Amino acid sequence: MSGKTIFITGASAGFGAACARMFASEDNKLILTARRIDPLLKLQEELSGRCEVQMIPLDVRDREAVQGAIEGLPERFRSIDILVNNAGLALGLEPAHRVDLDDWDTMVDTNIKGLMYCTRFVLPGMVARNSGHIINISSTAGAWPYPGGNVYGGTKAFVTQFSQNLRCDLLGTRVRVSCIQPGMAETEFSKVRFKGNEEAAAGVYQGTEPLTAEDIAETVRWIVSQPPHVNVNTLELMSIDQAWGPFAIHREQK
Ligand code: NDP
Ligand code: 8X3
Repeated sequence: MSGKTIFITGASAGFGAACARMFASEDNKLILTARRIDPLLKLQEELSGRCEVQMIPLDVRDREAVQGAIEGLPERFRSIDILVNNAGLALGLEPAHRVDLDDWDTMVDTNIKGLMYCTRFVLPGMVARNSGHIINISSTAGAWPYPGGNVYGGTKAFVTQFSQNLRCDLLGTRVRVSCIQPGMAETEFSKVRFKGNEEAAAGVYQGTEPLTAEDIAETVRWIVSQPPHVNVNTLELMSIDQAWGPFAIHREQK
């Protein structure tokens, strides 16, 4: 896998940064995007000896900014081969009747609408070139319910279903679409979910060996390395320390 142009959303941390490091090799060109500029600049500096890097500060919720970023790419970065739709977040674990509605809006705007915008503006070029690969980062939360998962899980279910529907639209082209559903992975994810509460974030992973960002990057590497006629549709992975619980049953106290 070399000589590719790769566009990564949410490259300032976690899975996105690990994917950038994984893809960084002489012949690849990386377009790294996120809202925070400092970590992007650091990553660009780290990778600059290994490949060409274009860094773009971008909030995926801003439709016009996404369009401008993709359509305004310098000519040599314009033919995107791989789009990693990774930017996303969970906010809070409150039950639906107590949740902050702004948090729901933010998750929908980022995880659903941001991913839609990036896909819509990158796809025409891929279809015209009759090649390309979109990797969408969903979650086990989109397949399996849990208390407080309400809208976060809903956004990730969208990502999974959208990925499969894209395959239907793209049938007859050589454009591939893959969806990854990771379980618990230690990144900045929980710090963001618990709004900076480091203790609560650490508690999520305490006493476990969670997935790492590098595990997800290696999964991406495997998916994009399959022969061009092979489309990995959906891939779910979890830490060995995570599994499903039994159904929850409410019992009245007598
Ligand atoms: P991190 O919090 O470490 O990274 C999230 C990335 O998304 C950051 O680079 C952040 O950059 C970016 N981001 C968030 N909001 C926006 C926005 N509006 N515009 C552009 N970029 C944005 O979390 P992970 O690496 O763990 O998460 C990556 C993806 O994986 C997410 O979609 C998450 O839902 C999913 N996921 C995570 C799991 C986990 O347990 N960690 C498991 C399953 C799925 P910045 O703040 O600079 O904009
Ligand atoms: C992240 C995994 O279980 O915290 O998508 O929702 S989980």
